Amino acid sequence: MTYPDTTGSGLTGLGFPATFVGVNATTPPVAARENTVESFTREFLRELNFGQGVDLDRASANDKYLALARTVRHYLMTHWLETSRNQYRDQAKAVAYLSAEFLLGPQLENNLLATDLDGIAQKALSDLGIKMGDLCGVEIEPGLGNGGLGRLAACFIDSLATKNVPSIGYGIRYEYGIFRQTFVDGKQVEKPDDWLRLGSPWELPHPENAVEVSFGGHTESLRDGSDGARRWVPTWTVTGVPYNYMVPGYRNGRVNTLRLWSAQATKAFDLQIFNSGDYVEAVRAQTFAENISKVLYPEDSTPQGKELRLQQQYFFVACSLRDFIEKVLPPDFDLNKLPERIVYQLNDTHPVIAVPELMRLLVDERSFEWEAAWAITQKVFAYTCHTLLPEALEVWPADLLGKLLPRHLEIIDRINEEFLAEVRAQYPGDELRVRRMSIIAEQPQRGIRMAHLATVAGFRVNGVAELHSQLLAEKLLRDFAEMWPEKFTNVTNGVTPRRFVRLANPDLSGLITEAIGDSWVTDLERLRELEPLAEDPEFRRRFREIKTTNKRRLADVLMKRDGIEIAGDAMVDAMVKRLHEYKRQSLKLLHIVSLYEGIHSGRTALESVTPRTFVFGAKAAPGYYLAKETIALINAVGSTINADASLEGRLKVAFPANYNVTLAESLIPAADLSEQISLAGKEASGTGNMKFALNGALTIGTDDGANVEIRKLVGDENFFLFGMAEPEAAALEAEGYQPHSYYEADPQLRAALDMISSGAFAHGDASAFAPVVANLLDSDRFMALAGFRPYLDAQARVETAYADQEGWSRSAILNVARSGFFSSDRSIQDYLDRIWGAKPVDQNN
Ligand code: NBG
Repeated sequence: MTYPDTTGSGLTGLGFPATFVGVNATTPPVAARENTVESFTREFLRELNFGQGVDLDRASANDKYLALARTVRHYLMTHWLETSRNQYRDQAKAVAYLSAEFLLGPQLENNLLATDLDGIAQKALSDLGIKMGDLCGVEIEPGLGNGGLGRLAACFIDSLATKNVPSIGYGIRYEYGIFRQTFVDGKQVEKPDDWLRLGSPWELPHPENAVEVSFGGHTESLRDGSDGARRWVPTWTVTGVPYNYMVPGYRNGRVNTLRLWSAQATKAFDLQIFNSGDYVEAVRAQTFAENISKVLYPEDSTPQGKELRLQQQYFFVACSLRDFIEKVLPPDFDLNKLPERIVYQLNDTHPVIAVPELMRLLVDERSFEWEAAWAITQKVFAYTCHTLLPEALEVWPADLLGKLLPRHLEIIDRINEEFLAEVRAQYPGDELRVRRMSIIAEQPQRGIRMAHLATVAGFRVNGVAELHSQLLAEKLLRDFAEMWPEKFTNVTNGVTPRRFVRLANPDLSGLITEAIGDSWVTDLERLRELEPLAEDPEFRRRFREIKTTNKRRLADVLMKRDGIEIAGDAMVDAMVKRLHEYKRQSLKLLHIVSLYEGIHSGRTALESVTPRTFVFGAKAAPGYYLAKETIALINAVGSTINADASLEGRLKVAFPANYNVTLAESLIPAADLSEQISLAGKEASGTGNMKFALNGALTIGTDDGANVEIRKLVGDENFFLFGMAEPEAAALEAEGYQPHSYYEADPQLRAALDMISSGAFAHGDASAFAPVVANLLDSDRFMALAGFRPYLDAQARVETAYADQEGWSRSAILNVARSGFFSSDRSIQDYLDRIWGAKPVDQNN
């Protein structure tokens, strides 16, 4: 399929107002661009000469990369303008995805793919003697997210565009994204991620559309305001400058917008001195303690109640709400009809301060009566919860919030008062329930529970996998689900097949397309048609061959990127995700140590061990001590094993630093085994698990998050399940879990832990990893020791299954064929059906 001509295609979309682009709704479409190698070459050279100011023979790789990126950008631009123009014309209901994180990953290849320009670009460049791969290697990915939550947002905007949904992503343009992880003597050391240093060709700043955001001060009564209205007299302001990013749909001519806000100081900015000395503050100090959008907070799942973080949250939602109301909607728009035009999806609690902000805009600035404003507010917000850990739910100290946003605190107080009156009316005399449900916690200090605020204001609350949504309603938000059962729903996460199959795994994509045609790229359930081919020996052989090629590619990448040597043909056993106790990297580590200890002690014959490369990728939050110690231990075990010649290279541990989207695209297609071993009831969904299954890795996993759905779909015989289910884990916790008893009872577990304690991985220093071992023996909050025996048994099943390569390939193919459900296109359809009530627009109307 070729990228459609723009003329008269009549696409609708949501972008910036017509004034942005200097046209009005009646301006005729921009002339179609010809897509030929000659025109592409011309455009590229023009960009090189006039954009970069260099000749081809003097151009650096970065010059060429920037020129190529801008050339592709030009091709997208026509469609972007048109999408915006049509949206402005049609005023269709749009989805605004509010997210503090968008973990985009590299843009060039994705945009080439979406525009169907990859072939033309390849040819044009190779005619000029340039290798496209070399230019892609220059790109620095925008790492504007921590992990799964931010990457999910990026997959969702890809699917929204591909499914032709009028939508816009709103977030923060962090100058420094997730830190660059380095290892020094095996320990994590964080470096700032200055991703903008070589220029960022994919963003378009629009300072003329800047928005001012206020903070601090006090409130005053208004003599003749509407019910509930007050005047906010702030003390300082910052300016939010929008940076627009193109979000192309897959070959459908739609280009949506991602609008990220960058903070700039206004004169009134009250400079603050930060001196607490942690990572985030250090980065800020390094560049000047001025910018709210300077750095992404590197905490994943365990937020810290830092003032700067609240500033970031309010900053981006205040900009985004004003942007839509003042710029995207027509000037005379009746805001009573707002719910017909927009739905705001709150990606976790980070943007929830948008709720009181909308109330403030309506009541204080637009003279709405409180009740009318609340009715509108309750119809435009929906909330996605992404966790099951109580400590991950944001609670803002009331005095901090009141100092920064005094008017918002008053509004939250009133929302809470009215809400609690409702609770009392429905559950008379149940003051314990009132206290549990209150938006405002009284203990240990007065705090605003953002998840409660979101649940009260939102018309829908969803979890991100079946089990998660069930546990949300039964546990974390139980009182609310009892009161408003109709609010609660599930939307299981998904991943974009464009990036994580089509781009990341070109050979597998080719094989699939050869077998069933190419429509799977936007209709992933069609992978089902591969099922019969699992029985075809020739198909299996080719499938295996592709896996092997992907492993060799991974080996090259790891050598080039990290100087890490891995075998090109061993089983690739991968555990990549943030380092967190609940995810249980330590359990994986105990397996590795136990294997090693078995060989070392002569219990296990070396020849009986399946050759494996264990690949880890994991960043730890900079202040998370135990996570950092675990990283150091993985590296220590890795260097010992990798240096031990007696293993004859059968076991390898590869822990490349700074796992990111770029590396994921090389690793995931090469993996045989996907490790998803969280304690049941703790991982909300997981999305890495889906990417691996779609690329033909088998999962070893617990009954947790989306693993449950993966197993159901791929079949028990193609999945290695182990360990307690959630009710058992909860019961064990309730009865008093004793990790030490597992240590006593299982000699192999004891031997593994003792080996670590002996200093075997620390040049004999027995104290080196004492805190990690002590934590496992004395508290082990996520029951890794209880998981050890069942996990080892499951690993034994893995070895047996892997020995039968034909059987393994059959299972791997069935994993691919049956995982179509995990497309983010399906997730978006579920959001449309169950929550948003917005519709894709007909491409050809
Ligand atoms: C994460 C969960 C994952 C889930 C992603 C995306 C947070 C707070 N939550 O299990 O831990 O896959 O969100 O929903 O980062």
